[in-house]
Amino acid sequence: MMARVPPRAYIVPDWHRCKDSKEYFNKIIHKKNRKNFGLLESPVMPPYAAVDTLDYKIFISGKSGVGKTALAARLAGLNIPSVHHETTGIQTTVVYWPVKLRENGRVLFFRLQLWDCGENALRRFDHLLPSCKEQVDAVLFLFSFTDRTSFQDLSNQITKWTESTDCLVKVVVGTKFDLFMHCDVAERDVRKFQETWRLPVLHSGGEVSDGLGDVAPILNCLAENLWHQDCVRAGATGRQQQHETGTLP
Ligand SMILES: Nc1nc2c(ncn2[C@@H]2O[C@H](COP(=O)(O)OP(=O)(O)OP(=O)(O)O)[C@@H](O)[C@H]2O)c(=O)[nH]1
Ligand SMILES: [Mg+2]
Repeated sequence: MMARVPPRAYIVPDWHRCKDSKEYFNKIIHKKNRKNFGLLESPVMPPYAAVDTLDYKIFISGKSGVGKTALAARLAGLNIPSVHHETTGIQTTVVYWPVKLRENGRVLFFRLQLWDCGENALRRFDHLLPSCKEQVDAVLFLFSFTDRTSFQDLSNQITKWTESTDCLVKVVVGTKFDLFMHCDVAERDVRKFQETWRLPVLHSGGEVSDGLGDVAPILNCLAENLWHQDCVRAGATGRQQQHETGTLP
């Protein structure tokens, strides 16, 4: 439900379910669990199957308690803290995600560096936001299905980020989707928001499954939009170079 399919899909959807993806996904999974990658670690492929790795910085935005730290842990396949401990500074988590391009069958590793900063720390220390914003490729805008105000605040947040840069992937994630008994945000409102802003809206919540089913929609959506952004950027540079070399009027 809800995820908007981009008009042109660059990557093979649900590739983690295909047989030919196994040798790549095996590099990020160990005995049914996700492998943890430190800052300097990376999955190693045999030479005949060497793949390029693309690096991205992703900022996770949303009010305190919305579930930023929980989502970062979920995407990395780590344990999710069951109680809320305010994040006191910036915490980064590395997630590797293999992707296959539809056009030429090329496989790439997306290396997503997730930046999670406690909302109260962000307010308290002025120097945190600029370093979070520096060279950021995408922002995950979080709201909680159990907190209507977090949903209402989305447009504010998105506008703020759009002011500083227009070259930014924006994906919205509704957390605590499993707590439907306490749901405070109607699906109708989410659909309306999606139509107005034309942004992908995904959801997360519940027990972490041992498969990749709960994280694949979010990671594929990020990869798809990041790749699209790269293509747009490359197109712009290409045109720029043509201008400079005089091959374009
Ligand atoms: N049931 C359920 N609980 C969740 C979910 N996401 C987060 N939580 C819980 O919500 C609480 C707050 O989550 P955090 O991830 O710590 O919140 P945060 O956005 O990092 O908060 P700050 O660090 O203060 O900015 C924790 O107790 C989590 O276990 C979810 O999808 N479902
Ligand atoms: Mg946190």
